[in-house]
Amino acid sequence: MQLIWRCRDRKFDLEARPLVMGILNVTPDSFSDGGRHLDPHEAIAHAKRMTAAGADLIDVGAESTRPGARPVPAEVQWRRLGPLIAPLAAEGITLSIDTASAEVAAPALAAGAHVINDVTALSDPGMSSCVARAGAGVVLMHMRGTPATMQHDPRYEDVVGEVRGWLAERFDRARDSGVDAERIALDPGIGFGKTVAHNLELLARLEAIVSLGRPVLVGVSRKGFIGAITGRPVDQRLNGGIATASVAVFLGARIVRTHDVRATREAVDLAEAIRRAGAREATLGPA
Ligand code: HH2
Repeated sequence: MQLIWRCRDRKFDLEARPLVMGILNVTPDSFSDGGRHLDPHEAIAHAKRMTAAGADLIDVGAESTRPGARPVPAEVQWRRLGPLIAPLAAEGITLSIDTASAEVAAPALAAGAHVINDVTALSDPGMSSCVARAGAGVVLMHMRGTPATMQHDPRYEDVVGEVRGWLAERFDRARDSGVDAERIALDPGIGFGKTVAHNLELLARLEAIVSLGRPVLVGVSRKGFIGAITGRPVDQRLNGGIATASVAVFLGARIVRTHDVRATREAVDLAEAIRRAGAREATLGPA
């Protein structure tokens, strides 16, 4: 079986192997790597290092979405992103742009980006036509509220059912506005308007999101729920992150967004090998 994700001229068969998406934040204030890659030369070098370490694509963001963060104007995002896109695309790197603004997405796609990673799932009225016109890949992520407010006492009756239903509706809406189904990936939005218990339940029951039939992306790298369980500060969450990414891939995630590419690549390749071994056994049936 094939699970195709088309991103402009790139075609990924996600049934063949999970993708690792390396994170490049060109922000002063991201929760784990803010300020580290603001210099364009350093940012480009970091993207190349992550690619060499096994990243299939690089997700570049110029706006932190950590809890409490305020929106960053489009022109400021573009000032940070603009110098990077053409040089990275020229390296043959598949580029995802982490933005909710069509004003940022349009020039980024014109400069050679392949994917728009939109944590608001096409809320900007200009975004769907911009993505559709370019034939870009798109990630639709679930968030309750906005980064400024999302962690103020989030409540759900049935977090998995509500997130699944919301993603299904956003998926239909994206298709109705001209985005091909084969270009869409879905993301439950770990940490975006969710408590630790909500995040754990979404991960444990990831198959409910996988059953929507599109590739599922998860972003767990260094996030707060890992700190809540391990007691580790943000710079010491690698072990928790790769354990969580491995479980997610075992349960059907197909794209893993991470700051820690080499370790995550190795871990998810192993999780995938175990998943495949289980699928073979299920095909054969009991002896
Ligand atoms: N998480 C973050 C940012 N973008 N995009 C998707 N699709 N899924 C995620 O889980 C996700 C995301 C937050 O992480 P990070 O980029 O490290 O931090 P910040 O938002 O502070 O820049």
